[in-house]
This record gives sequence, C-alpha cells and structure tokens, in this order.
Amino acid sequence: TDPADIEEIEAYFSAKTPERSDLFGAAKGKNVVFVSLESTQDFVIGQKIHGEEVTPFLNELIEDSFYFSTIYNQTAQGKTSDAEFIVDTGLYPLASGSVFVRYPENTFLTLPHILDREAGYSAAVFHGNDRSFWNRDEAYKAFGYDFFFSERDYRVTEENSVNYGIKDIPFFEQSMDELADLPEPYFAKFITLTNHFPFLLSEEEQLIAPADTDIDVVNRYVTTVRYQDEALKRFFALMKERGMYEDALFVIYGDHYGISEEYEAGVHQLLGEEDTVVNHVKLQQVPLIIHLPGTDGAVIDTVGGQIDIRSTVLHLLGIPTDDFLSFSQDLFTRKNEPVIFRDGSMVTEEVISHDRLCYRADTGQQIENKQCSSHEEEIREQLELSDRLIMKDLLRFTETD
Ligand code: GP9
Ligand code: MN
Repeated sequence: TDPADIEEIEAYFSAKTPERSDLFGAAKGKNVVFVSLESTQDFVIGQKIHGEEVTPFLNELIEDSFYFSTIYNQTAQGKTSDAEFIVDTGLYPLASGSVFVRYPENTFLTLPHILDREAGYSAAVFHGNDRSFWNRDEAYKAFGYDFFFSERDYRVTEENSVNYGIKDIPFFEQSMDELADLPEPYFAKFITLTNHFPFLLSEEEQLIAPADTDIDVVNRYVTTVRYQDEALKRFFALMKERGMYEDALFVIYGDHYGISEEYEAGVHQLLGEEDTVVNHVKLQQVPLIIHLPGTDGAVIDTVGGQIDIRSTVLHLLGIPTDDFLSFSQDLFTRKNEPVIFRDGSMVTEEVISHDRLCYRADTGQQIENKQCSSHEEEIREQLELSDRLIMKDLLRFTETD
C-alpha cells in the first residue's frame, strides 16, 4: 500500500470541521441501546389501516423523542449487515457483496471501538438468528463487540419462532437478563427478525388485520410491522420494570426496505399515491427515532442517511468526531449536502437523482440533469475514498486503540 493513500484520505476529512449544537453531551455517560428494525420503512409510521395504527407504540414514543422523518437507507446487497456496517463505521457499503463477508479481518474504527476508547463502554449484539448469518460471528470481532448473543443463547421452540427464528417478543424477553448483566456503560444492539420477508405470522398473533391491497406481501407486512411494534412496547416496559430505562439512550432505526420494487404497487395503493420515480425513492426512507428519557422530543425533517446515525449518537454522548475518518454527519447540525446511495444516485433537500435522471424533491417533476450534476464529483469522491479505505484496509495505518 502506498502510504500516500491514507494521507490523502486524512486530508480530505481534516478539511471538514463538525459543529456543536446545544445537545452536544446531552446523553453523556448513558447506556446506549440500539434497535435495528428489520425491513421497516418510514411509511408505516403514523399510518392507519382500517382506522388502526400500524405502529401505535412508536407513534407514542415519537411524541417524546427526536424523530428524524427524512432519513434514507443507504444499504446495498449486504442488507441488514450493510445497515450495521454503515451505522458502525460511517462508511458506505460495497457495490457488491457485504463487507461482513468480504473483509471481516480488516481494521475498522467502529462505534464500539470509539465508545470503548473514549468512555470505557462494553459492546454487545442481540440477535435471534444463527450467529454465522452474514458472517457476523467473524465480523463482530473486528468491530469490537465483546458479546454476541445469538440463536444458541435463546430458548427457541416451535411455538415461539417463525420464519428466520425466535419471534421478537420472546426475543426481547429472553434478552433482559444478559442485558442487565452487561458491564456499564454499555452499547447494546438488538436486531429484530419477525418483520422479515415473506412476513409470516399466525392469525392468533396478528394484532391488526392484514391490509387489503392487491399485493399479499404488503397486506401481510402490515401485520408483522404491527407485531414488531408490540415487541418494542414490551421491551420498553421491561426496561422500566427493571429500572434500566432512565439510564439509557435509545436509538431505533429501520435497516432497509421490506417491500421490494416488485411489490411496491401495493404500497402506493395503500398510501393512495401515484407510482412515480420520486415516490419510489421516498419509500427508501426508514424511521430514525432517538429517545432520551427526560428530554423533550422534536420532529426533525433534515434530509439525512443511515450513515449519519453514528455522528448523531456521538454528538449526544459528547464525544467529538473531528478526527474520525467517516462520512457521518451529526443530524442536529447537518448541512444540505447530498445523501449518497451506493449506485451513485442521491437526494438533497431540493433534488433527487435516480437512474441518471434528476427530479424536484417536492413536486416530483423531472428537471434538467445539470440541477443534480453539480454534486457528481463529490459523490464519486466519497464512494471512491470509502471503497479504498475498505479494500486496502487503510484504517490499520491509523490509531484505533
Ligand atoms: C438475518 C437478518 C435478516 O440474520 O439480519 O437479514 P437480511 O435478509 O434482512 O439481510
Ligand atoms: Mn434486514
């Protein structure tokens, strides 16, 4: 490796100086609890089907949370593992495959590493699937996780599981003892599973009737999202029961779309909207809810991406991000810069690019390509630098511990 590589990349980042909002340090020293919501798109938030809310618990939680209403998922082929990678590293996923599978031996500077180094946090992941899925058991070692609770650590039966494994309610219930035992302060990530394609749930467990669009996948999706919402409600109740709620900062985000383009007509039908390019792009939004007990909430409509979650959390924890090589920008001070997707398309507050065409974000009207192309160089540069950091394992030349 040419040492000029890392110097060039360091120079790129040192030209950017993060700002501080009044919320810098508002959650200092708190335990950090992440919940990665399987296949959860933002359109379900506040949505009603047959007059009933799909996410009653989250809708209520949002009242006293920071709800970031315009956050795009930036995942590619690595799906859940891409979301994890993006959030932990502030880098972009690869154009093909999953970093977890392709580069598990790399040196990365992740949220667990930073929290450990700056504030002595331990780090754990809770997930009901087999530990080798997405090569997590290997990747998590490089990512600085001290504990990984997976399928083998849960009591999984025929009745308490569906599809990929243990259902979300018993999953949270059975996680509580281990969570309570983690050395504090801790960073704990829960990855839900029940709301996974093809969205299966027995009729007795459906807390809302399926939707009635022409697409069955979409109709079922509503029921598994509703179930997941109930699981979150249970989790928060358990946190409160055990006196663990007050000391935690909760960060809840959707990992990627659940309804692929193939079935998307059902979503447009459900939302009563047209099947347009811009509506399709907007369906790539995922919820991001940050809940800090005792702090008033706000709806923040800044356009951002999953990549920004890391700096936003560090901001709340009072950890400066100035010298970290990442593309993450804290969402409380984020500038109107493009949110970049792996395929080179992007969104800003004003414009949306998709398949090399340019649209107005508000009306969806197609506009001249030059209204999008001013960002092209920056997009190429970011994706190229990110790829280079990963593929040449350049972070091993920086201090990570
Ligand atoms: C499996 C879960 C789902 O462990 O993370 O994976 P996905 O198919 O969404 O990437
Ligand atoms: Mn997923």
